[in-house]
Amino acid sequence: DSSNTAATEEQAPKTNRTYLNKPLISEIYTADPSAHVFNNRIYIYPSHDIESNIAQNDNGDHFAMRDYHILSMDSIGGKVTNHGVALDMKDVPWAGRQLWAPDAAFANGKYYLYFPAKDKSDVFRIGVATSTSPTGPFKAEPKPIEGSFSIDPAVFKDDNGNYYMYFGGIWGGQLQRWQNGKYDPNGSKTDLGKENESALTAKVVRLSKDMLHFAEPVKDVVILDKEGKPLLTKDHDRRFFEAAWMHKYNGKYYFSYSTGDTHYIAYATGDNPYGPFTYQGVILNPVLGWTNHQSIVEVNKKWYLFYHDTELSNGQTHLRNVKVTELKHNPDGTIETITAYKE
Ligand code: FUB
Repeated sequence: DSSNTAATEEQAPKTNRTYLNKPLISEIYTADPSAHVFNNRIYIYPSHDIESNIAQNDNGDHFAMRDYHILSMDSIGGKVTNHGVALDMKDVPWAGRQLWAPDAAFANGKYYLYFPAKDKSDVFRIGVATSTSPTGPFKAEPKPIEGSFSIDPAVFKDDNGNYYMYFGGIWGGQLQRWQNGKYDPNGSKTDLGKENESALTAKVVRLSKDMLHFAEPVKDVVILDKEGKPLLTKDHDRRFFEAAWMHKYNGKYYFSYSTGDTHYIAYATGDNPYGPFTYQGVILNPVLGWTNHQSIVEVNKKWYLFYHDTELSNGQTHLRNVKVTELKHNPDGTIETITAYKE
């Protein structure tokens, strides 16, 4: 995560801004919405943004979130319920700071909340907490998932019942410090300066039946261009940055993600959950605020994109609000690009 262009956006004129959709709730700031349908109800697992008064920097220190609130609604456009605190950082024994973008899954008759946080030595790890209710309260496991690192877990259930976690984020998400499978605090701060190397990749791993462990070694989510070559580091308009998500449509696997410093939600398609995936295009053009983060879910035979922007805070990058809009797959399997914000 980063915010080195936030200042420019905050100076944008406030008068000519137009938004395609309204914030789902306004009593708290919410971001990074991971949406699911459980028992015919829509549940949204967002980050809970707060004003921490920490100065903005490229590591995203100003995203200093401390708990999670889960939202739900019975239909798109219906009343949104904020279910209050579902997990507090003080109840996560290993966590030091920064509860970032979470996700959830249902299996074994339980709900699992997956979340990234920096541990006490300031290394991002991914934790899991369980509950008998989709809205919590969730009880965190005493340690992060063994072998986990970086940020933004997204858990996808395939039709054969296997669950896969996609995760990772470069720059503030620390992915570049794990290049040799071990944490290197002196690893490069960003992916910059390595223009012609293959871009850093998101990660994918199958989860164990108990949903608390990785069932296999972590693999790279490789994104290829139309010529079959991996995207390069310098390709900031297309390379993976953070906000991994997976959905399946007509038997194809759609890996979507944020391009970070170019602010797109992009997607790539493949034939199996591991990829490789071929870059296809942009799902969501930049919104107001530095970050862009999505989830894609089917509700009653229509598809929806959950995303966030900073309408409520007038462009303050760390104070965001979640929104939803319809997403359309074209007959050829491509996705119609959405422009949700203009100025
Ligand atoms: O909300 C904190 C971080 O900002 C998330 O983990 C990233 O995806 C970005 O949205």
